[in-house]
Amino acid sequence: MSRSLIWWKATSVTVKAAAACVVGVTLGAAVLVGRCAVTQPQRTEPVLVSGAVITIDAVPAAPPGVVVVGQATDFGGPHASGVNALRGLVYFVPNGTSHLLNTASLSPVAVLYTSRLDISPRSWQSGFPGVPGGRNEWFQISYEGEFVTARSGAHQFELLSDDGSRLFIDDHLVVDNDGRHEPQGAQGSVMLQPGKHRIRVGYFQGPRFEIALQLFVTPPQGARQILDISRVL
Ligand SMILES: [Ca+2]
Repeated sequence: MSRSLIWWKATSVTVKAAAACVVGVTLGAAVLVGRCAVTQPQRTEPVLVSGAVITIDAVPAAPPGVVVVGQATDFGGPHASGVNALRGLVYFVPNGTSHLLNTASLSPVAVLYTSRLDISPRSWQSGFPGVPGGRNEWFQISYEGEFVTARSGAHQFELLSDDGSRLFIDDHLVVDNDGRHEPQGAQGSVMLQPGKHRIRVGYFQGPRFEIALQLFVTPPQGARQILDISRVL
Protein backbone atom coordinates (compact mmCIF):
# COMPACT_ATOMS: atom_id res chain seq x y z
CA MET A 1 0.00 0.00 0.00
CA SER A 2 1.38 3.38 -0.92
CA ARG A 3 1.61 6.14 1.65
CA SER A 4 -0.22 9.36 1.12
CA LEU A 5 1.08 12.84 1.83
CA ILE A 6 -1.51 15.56 2.27
CA TRP A 7 0.96 18.39 2.04
CA TRP A 8 -1.21 21.40 1.47
CA LYS A 9 -3.66 20.58 4.25
CA ALA A 10 -1.07 19.58 6.81
CA THR A 11 0.65 22.94 6.85
CA SER A 12 -2.42 25.10 7.41
CA VAL A 13 -4.02 23.63 10.52
CA THR A 14 -4.84 26.17 13.21
CA VAL A 15 -6.18 25.28 16.63
CA LYS A 16 -7.82 27.47 19.22
CA ALA A 17 -7.64 26.52 22.90
CA ALA A 18 -8.39 28.08 26.22
CA ALA A 19 -5.57 26.84 28.34
CA ALA A 20 -3.56 27.55 31.38
CA CYS A 21 -0.45 29.47 30.41
CA VAL A 22 2.71 28.81 32.33
CA VAL A 23 5.68 31.05 31.80
CA GLY A 24 8.91 30.12 33.49
CA VAL A 25 11.85 32.45 33.77
CA THR A 26 14.96 30.43 34.28
CA LEU A 27 17.21 33.20 35.55
CA GLY A 28 14.76 34.82 37.90
CA ALA A 29 12.36 33.86 40.58
CA ALA A 30 9.23 35.01 38.79
CA VAL A 31 6.82 32.39 37.63
CA LEU A 32 3.55 33.58 36.14
CA VAL A 33 0.63 31.24 36.12
CA GLY A 34 -2.71 32.28 34.72
CA ARG A 35 -5.50 31.43 32.32
CA CYS A 36 -5.56 32.73 28.80
CA ALA A 37 -7.01 32.02 25.39
CA VAL A 38 -4.47 31.19 22.74
CA THR A 39 -4.64 30.82 19.02
CA GLN A 40 -1.62 29.02 17.86
CA PRO A 41 -0.70 27.62 14.51
CA GLN A 42 0.08 23.94 14.71
CA ARG A 43 2.57 23.40 11.93
CA THR A 44 2.85 19.73 11.26
CA GLU A 45 5.58 19.29 8.69
CA PRO A 46 4.81 16.21 6.65
CA VAL A 47 7.19 13.30 6.67
CA LEU A 48 8.65 13.10 3.18
CA VAL A 49 8.70 9.57 1.85
CA SER A 50 9.77 8.95 -1.73
CA GLY A 51 6.85 7.57 -3.72
CA ALA A 52 4.13 8.82 -1.36
CA VAL A 53 1.07 10.17 -3.16
CA ILE A 54 0.60 13.94 -2.96
CA THR A 55 -3.00 15.02 -2.64
CA ILE A 56 -4.14 18.62 -2.85
CA ASP A 57 -7.31 20.60 -2.29
CA ALA A 58 -7.32 22.29 -5.68
CA VAL A 59 -5.13 23.15 -8.64
CA PRO A 60 -5.10 26.65 -10.12
CA ALA A 61 -8.37 27.22 -11.94
CA ALA A 62 -8.72 28.07 -15.59
CA PRO A 63 -8.55 31.81 -16.31
CA PRO A 64 -11.97 33.33 -17.04
CA GLY A 65 -13.27 32.46 -20.48
CA VAL A 66 -10.58 29.89 -21.22
CA VAL A 67 -11.75 26.48 -22.42
CA VAL A 68 -10.81 23.45 -20.30
CA VAL A 69 -9.71 20.64 -22.59
CA GLY A 70 -12.44 18.09 -21.88
CA GLN A 71 -10.77 14.92 -23.11
CA ALA A 72 -7.42 13.34 -22.40
CA THR A 73 -4.80 14.33 -24.97
CA ASP A 74 -1.09 13.64 -25.19
CA PHE A 75 -0.49 17.02 -23.54
CA GLY A 76 -3.04 16.62 -20.73
CA GLY A 77 -6.76 16.84 -20.12
CA PRO A 78 -9.30 17.55 -17.38
CA HIS A 79 -7.97 17.67 -13.83
CA ALA A 80 -8.23 14.44 -11.83
CA SER A 81 -9.60 15.63 -8.49
CA GLY A 82 -7.21 15.54 -5.59
CA VAL A 83 -4.10 14.70 -7.59
CA ASN A 84 -1.20 17.11 -7.73
CA ALA A 85 -0.81 18.26 -11.33
CA LEU A 86 0.76 20.79 -13.62
CA ARG A 87 -1.59 23.32 -15.17
CA GLY A 88 -0.86 23.92 -18.83
CA LEU A 89 -2.06 27.05 -20.62
CA VAL A 90 -2.27 26.64 -24.39
CA TYR A 91 -1.50 29.59 -26.66
CA PHE A 92 -1.63 29.89 -30.44
CA VAL A 93 1.53 31.43 -31.91
CA PRO A 94 2.16 32.92 -35.38
CA ASN A 95 3.15 30.69 -38.28
CA GLY A 96 6.91 30.65 -38.64
CA THR A 97 7.63 31.07 -34.92
CA SER A 98 11.17 29.87 -34.25
CA HIS A 99 11.37 29.88 -30.45
CA LEU A 100 9.31 30.12 -27.26
CA LEU A 101 7.47 33.42 -26.97
CA ASN A 102 6.90 35.55 -23.90
CA THR A 103 3.32 34.64 -23.01
CA ALA A 104 2.73 38.02 -21.35
CA SER A 105 1.75 39.31 -24.78
CA LEU A 106 -0.47 36.33 -25.63
CA SER A 107 -3.92 35.19 -24.48
CA PRO A 108 -4.46 31.53 -23.58
CA VAL A 109 -7.01 29.63 -25.64
CA ALA A 110 -7.24 26.49 -23.48
CA VAL A 111 -6.14 24.92 -20.21
CA LEU A 112 -5.26 21.31 -19.42
CA TYR A 113 -3.75 19.34 -16.55
CA THR A 114 -1.24 16.52 -16.22
CA SER A 115 1.01 15.09 -13.52
CA ARG A 116 3.76 14.05 -15.95
CA LEU A 117 5.17 14.97 -19.34
CA ASP A 118 5.81 11.74 -21.20
CA ILE A 119 5.15 12.28 -24.89
CA SER A 120 7.64 10.18 -26.81
CA PRO A 121 8.28 11.28 -30.41
CA ARG A 122 5.15 10.71 -32.51
CA SER A 123 2.92 12.07 -35.24
CA TRP A 124 0.10 14.20 -33.80
CA GLN A 125 -2.85 15.23 -35.91
CA SER A 126 -5.81 15.40 -33.54
CA GLY A 127 -5.33 18.88 -32.11
CA PHE A 128 -7.18 19.87 -28.91
CA PRO A 129 -10.78 18.60 -28.83
CA GLY A 130 -13.30 21.34 -28.16
CA VAL A 131 -10.88 24.22 -28.56
CA PRO A 132 -12.14 26.79 -31.09
CA GLY A 133 -9.76 27.31 -33.98
CA GLY A 134 -8.08 24.05 -33.06
CA ARG A 135 -4.78 23.31 -34.63
CA ASN A 136 -1.98 20.79 -34.40
CA GLU A 137 0.88 23.15 -35.18
CA TRP A 138 2.06 26.63 -34.18
CA PHE A 139 1.02 26.52 -30.54
CA GLN A 140 2.76 26.89 -27.20
CA ILE A 141 1.99 25.42 -23.77
CA SER A 142 3.14 26.90 -20.46
CA TYR A 143 2.99 24.32 -17.69
CA GLU A 144 3.41 25.26 -14.05
CA GLY A 145 2.96 23.68 -10.66
CA GLU A 146 4.86 22.35 -7.67
CA PHE A 147 6.65 19.12 -6.91
CA VAL A 148 8.02 17.64 -3.69
CA THR A 149 11.34 15.93 -3.24
CA ALA A 150 12.49 13.93 -0.23
CA ARG A 151 16.11 14.16 -1.38
CA SER A 152 18.94 16.58 -0.79
CA GLY A 153 21.56 17.34 -3.43
CA ALA A 154 21.98 17.59 -7.19
CA HIS A 155 18.84 16.74 -9.17
CA GLN A 156 19.51 16.23 -12.88
CA PHE A 157 16.72 17.09 -15.33
CA GLU A 158 16.43 16.30 -19.04
CA LEU A 159 13.96 17.64 -21.58
CA LEU A 160 13.45 15.78 -24.84
CA SER A 161 11.24 17.73 -27.20
CA ASP A 162 10.07 18.47 -30.75
CA ASP A 163 10.07 21.45 -31.07
CA GLY A 164 11.45 23.74 -28.33
CA SER A 165 11.21 23.54 -24.53
CA ARG A 166 12.66 25.10 -21.41
CA LEU A 167 12.56 24.10 -17.72
CA PHE A 168 12.56 26.45 -14.74
CA ILE A 169 12.87 25.25 -11.14
CA ASP A 170 12.15 27.84 -8.44
CA ASP A 171 12.28 30.47 -11.22
CA HIS A 172 15.83 29.50 -12.31
CA LEU A 173 16.44 28.25 -15.85
CA VAL A 174 17.72 24.67 -15.52
CA VAL A 175 17.29 23.23 -19.03
CA ASP A 176 17.23 25.21 -22.29
CA ASN A 177 16.13 23.12 -25.29
CA ASP A 178 14.54 25.98 -27.22
CA GLY A 179 14.32 26.40 -30.99
CA ARG A 180 12.66 24.60 -33.90
CA HIS A 181 14.07 21.11 -34.13
CA GLU A 182 13.41 17.41 -34.39
CA PRO A 183 13.37 15.31 -31.19
CA GLN A 184 16.37 16.54 -29.25
CA GLY A 185 17.45 16.28 -25.63
CA ALA A 186 19.09 18.80 -23.29
CA GLN A 187 20.10 18.50 -19.65
CA GLY A 188 20.77 20.57 -16.58
CA SER A 189 21.07 20.05 -12.84
CA VAL A 190 20.11 21.97 -9.74
CA MET A 191 20.86 21.58 -6.03
CA LEU A 192 17.63 21.08 -4.07
CA GLN A 193 16.67 20.61 -0.45
CA PRO A 194 13.80 18.35 0.65
CA GLY A 195 10.43 20.02 0.33
CA LYS A 196 8.23 21.74 -2.20
CA HIS A 197 9.61 23.45 -5.32
CA ARG A 198 8.05 25.48 -8.11
CA ILE A 199 8.32 24.11 -11.64
CA ARG A 200 7.60 25.65 -15.02
CA VAL A 201 7.95 24.05 -18.44
CA GLY A 202 7.51 25.96 -21.67
CA TYR A 203 6.93 23.99 -24.88
CA PHE A 204 6.13 24.95 -28.44
CA GLN A 205 5.12 23.02 -31.52
CA GLY A 206 6.28 24.49 -34.80
CA PRO A 207 5.20 22.93 -38.09
CA ARG A 208 3.03 19.78 -37.97
CA PHE A 209 2.92 16.85 -37.45
CA GLU A 210 5.76 15.59 -35.27
CA ILE A 211 5.72 16.24 -31.53
CA ALA A 212 7.64 15.13 -28.42
CA LEU A 213 7.83 16.33 -24.81
CA GLN A 214 9.40 14.23 -22.09
CA LEU A 215 10.70 15.49 -18.76
CA PHE A 216 13.10 13.14 -16.99
CA VAL A 217 14.72 13.52 -13.58
CA THR A 218 17.60 11.69 -11.96
CA PRO A 219 17.44 12.46 -8.22
CA PRO A 220 20.39 12.00 -5.84
CA GLN A 221 20.99 8.27 -5.33
CA GLY A 222 18.06 7.59 -7.66
CA ALA A 223 17.34 6.26 -11.12
CA ARG A 224 16.49 8.26 -14.24
CA GLN A 225 12.71 8.46 -14.52
CA ILE A 226 9.85 10.54 -15.89
CA LEU A 227 9.09 13.26 -13.30
CA ASP A 228 5.65 12.50 -11.81
CA ILE A 229 4.56 15.34 -9.54
CA SER A 230 1.68 13.32 -8.05
CA ARG A 231 4.27 11.52 -5.93
CA VAL A 232 7.14 12.55 -3.69
CA LEU A 233 10.43 12.27 -5.55
CA1 LIG B 1 7.29 19.63 -34.45
